Amino acid sequence: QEERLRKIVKYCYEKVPIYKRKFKRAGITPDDIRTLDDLEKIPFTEKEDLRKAYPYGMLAADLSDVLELHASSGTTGHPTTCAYTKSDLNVWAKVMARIYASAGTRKGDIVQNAYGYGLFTGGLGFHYGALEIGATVLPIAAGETERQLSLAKEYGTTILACTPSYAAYLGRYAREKMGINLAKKLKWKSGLFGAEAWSEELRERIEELLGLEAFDIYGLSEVIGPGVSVECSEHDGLHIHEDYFLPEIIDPKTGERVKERETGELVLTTLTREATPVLRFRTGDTTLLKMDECSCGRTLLRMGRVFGRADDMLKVRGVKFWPKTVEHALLRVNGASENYEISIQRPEELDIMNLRLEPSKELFESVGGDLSKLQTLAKEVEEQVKSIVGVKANIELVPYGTLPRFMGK
Ligand code: DLL
Repeated sequence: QEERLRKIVKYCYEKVPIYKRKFKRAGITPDDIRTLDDLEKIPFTEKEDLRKAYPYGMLAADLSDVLELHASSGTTGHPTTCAYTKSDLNVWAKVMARIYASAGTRKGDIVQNAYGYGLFTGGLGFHYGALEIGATVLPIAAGETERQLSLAKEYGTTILACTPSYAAYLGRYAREKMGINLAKKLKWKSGLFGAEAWSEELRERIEELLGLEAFDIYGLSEVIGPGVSVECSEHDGLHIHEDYFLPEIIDPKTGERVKERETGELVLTTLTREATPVLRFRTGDTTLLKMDECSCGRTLLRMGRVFGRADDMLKVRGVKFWPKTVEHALLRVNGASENYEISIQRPEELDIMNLRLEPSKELFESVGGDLSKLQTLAKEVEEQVKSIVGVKANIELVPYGTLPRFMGK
C-alpha cells in the first residue's frame, strides 16, 4: 500500500493541476508522503472538485489511452467524469471477480445481470467481473420484470445481480401478479445487491422471497464503480479491496480521523487508478471500519454496511436518522410491505414526519381494500418507528400498489 501510495501521489501531483494546487496550498510536496500515516497531510478531494473539473479536468492519463468514459448523473449542476484506461478496466474486472467469488460464483454459473447498462457503472462493472471469473453473463439490464422471470427460468440463471429494491420487487411481482414462488421455481443461489442503502430486514425478506443468499456490494463511480467492497458468507461487514482502495473514516465536521469502529464519513484513495485517480475522496457515505480478522479467513479489513449518504440524512425535531432506519423499524411489523414514502413538512418551527405506507397485498385484500380496518397496523408501525427512530410519524396507509416503484438505482 505504501509503495502504491507514494507512486499515485507523485503521479497525481505531476499530471493533474488541481492536485498540484491543493498540495501547494497545504505546503506539501509528494516527498512528504512516505508512509500510510502521512496520508493525513493530503487535502481531501470533494465531489465539488470533480464537478468543477468536468469534463476532463481530473484526467491524469492521455485521453487517447482512455477506453471507457462514465458520467455520474448530476442532480445538482454538472455531472462528474469517471474514466478508465486498459489497466483501470483490468483492475475493475479483478475486484469484481473477487466480489463474485465471495458470493460463491464460479465458472459454470449463469449471472442474470439486471443492473442498468449505460453510463451508470453497475451494469458494466458486473459484466466485466462475470467475464473475468469465467461465468456466463445474461446482460438483461433493469426492467421488463416478466421477461426477467421467464428468462431466469428458461436459461436457469444461478446468480442475480441488481439493486435490493428491484430484487424485492421481482419477488413480490412473481408471487402476487403471477402466483409463482420464486424460491421454489428458480435456481438462484446468490444475489449481489448494492448501489443503495438497504436494511437487514429487507435482506431477510429478499432471501425469503427469492430463496437465495443475499450479499451486500458497495462501490461508487468516482472510485471504480461497484467493486470497492463486498460481504463474505459471514455477513458481518464488507471486506474492502484495500490493495486498490485505501479507506479512512473521518469526522465529517472536523475532518479528523476517528477511532476504529467509530462511525464517520468514508474517505477513499485509489492506489492504482490511472485515468481519474482520487486522493482522499470524501464519499459522503457513513459507516465504520473493523480491523480484526474475519472468521472467513480474508485478511482485508471490513467496513460496516452503509447507513446512507450524508446528504440523505433526515433531521426531524433535532433527531437525525436515515431512511434506512425507518425501513428497519417498519419491516419489523407483520403486514407492512416494503413500499413506503417519507416526507418531512416544516409548517412552522416543528417538523412533521409523514410516512405513507402500503400494507402487504395479502392484508390489503383480506380487508377487501378497506384501509380503515387496518388501524392496528398503522398503530404498530407508529410505535416501532417511535421506539427505533425516536420520532413520531404520521402514518398514512395507502392502497397496495399505488406508490411508485423504481427499477433502477
Ligand atoms: O452505485 C456503484 C454500484 C453499482 C455499487 C452496483 C454497487 C452495485 P454510484 O452511482 O456512483 O455508484 O453511486 C455511489 O451509492 O456513494 C453510496 O451512497 C451508494 N451505494 C452504493 N452501494 C451501496 C451499498 C454505484 N451497498 C453511491 N449500500 C455511494 C449503501 C450504497 N449505499
